[in-house]
Amino acid sequence: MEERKKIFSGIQPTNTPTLGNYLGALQNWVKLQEDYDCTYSIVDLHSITVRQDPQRLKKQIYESYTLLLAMGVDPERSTAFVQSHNCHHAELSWVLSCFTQFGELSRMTQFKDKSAKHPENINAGLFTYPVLMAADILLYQADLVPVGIDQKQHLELSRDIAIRFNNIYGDVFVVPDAYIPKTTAKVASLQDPTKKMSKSDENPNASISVLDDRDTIIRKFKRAVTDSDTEIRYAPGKDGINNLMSIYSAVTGKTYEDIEKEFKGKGYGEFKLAVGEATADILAPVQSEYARLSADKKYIEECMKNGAEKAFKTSRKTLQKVYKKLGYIVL
Ligand code: ATP
Ligand code: LTN
Repeated sequence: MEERKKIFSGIQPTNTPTLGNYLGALQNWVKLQEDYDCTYSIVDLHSITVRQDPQRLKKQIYESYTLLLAMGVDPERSTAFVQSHNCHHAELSWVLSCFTQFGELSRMTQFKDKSAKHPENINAGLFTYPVLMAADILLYQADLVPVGIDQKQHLELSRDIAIRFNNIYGDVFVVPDAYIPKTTAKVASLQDPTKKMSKSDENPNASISVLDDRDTIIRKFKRAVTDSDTEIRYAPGKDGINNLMSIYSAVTGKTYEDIEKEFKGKGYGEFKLAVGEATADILAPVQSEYARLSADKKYIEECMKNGAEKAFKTSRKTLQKVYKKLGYIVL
């Protein structure tokens, strides 16, 4: 049988995933299982670049992992694991950090944004975070990495690191490509449509959590910030309405043209209600599956354990190859 191409992606357990995470990344994780050999990780090592409360973090790790399964990541067909359960990530990250330039990391926009947001804690991990991300991807020899557009720059750095290493030591790493959705690569905040919807936004009205109940979802969409125009039409400069249209299109499968026809002569209020209802409809099955799975902690821990074992076996091959190339003694 022909070997399937490989996918790797990760999500931080910093809070409950948002509709942005779902439409920008997680939905593709599920779809891509049809045609690819997929490895997905809850990247808890990444999450401590910002201070976390240990009890809360643990809860978030269980929740994020369970949500992946509830959304349809199949732990038999794919590999789903928690990053800290596989020590190879931290090991390869150290090696790759010796092949990454200070200047390259200084140019990362996420580093600049997060250090501006947390001036009291600009730690070295925040700076070297993209190297750990490169290690995640390169350990599994991933061909494709499904992410939202905000991760494009990090992915380009991963490619540069892989190419640089390969140029010195021969073909060690597959050079990965980003897999970014067309219309939902950057779902915007409902309160400031020029910003991305983020799960660590302090304003709860700015984002839809995938676990928000129907009434909350509808209420948040009703309050979404839109421009002063009244027409439901996709056009440059109408960030608020464009965002709602791209969400509605993603959750219903309708084109922008269909949507414009459907709401011709109707007001924003009616449109916002429709977006809220359609979003609640697609999240409902995820929520009921989540409720079912989260009642069975033993099963979840078993899946975590199996996932970690599978991930470890795969990543060990890459790490040993790297160590041999570097001149280390692999016994
Ligand atoms: P945080 O707010 O804690 O930085 P985040 O919401 O950016 O978190 P991550 O765990 O960093 O979430 O990202 C998980 C995946 O979701 C990544 O592939 C990222 O590109 C994607 N993603 C995050 N926010 C959005 C968004 N608003 N639109 C589309 N994709 C997104
Ligand atoms: N940096 C990403 C999360 C992440 C990731 C990865 C995504 C960590 N490792 C590997 C894709 C592949 C973020 O902040 N969204």
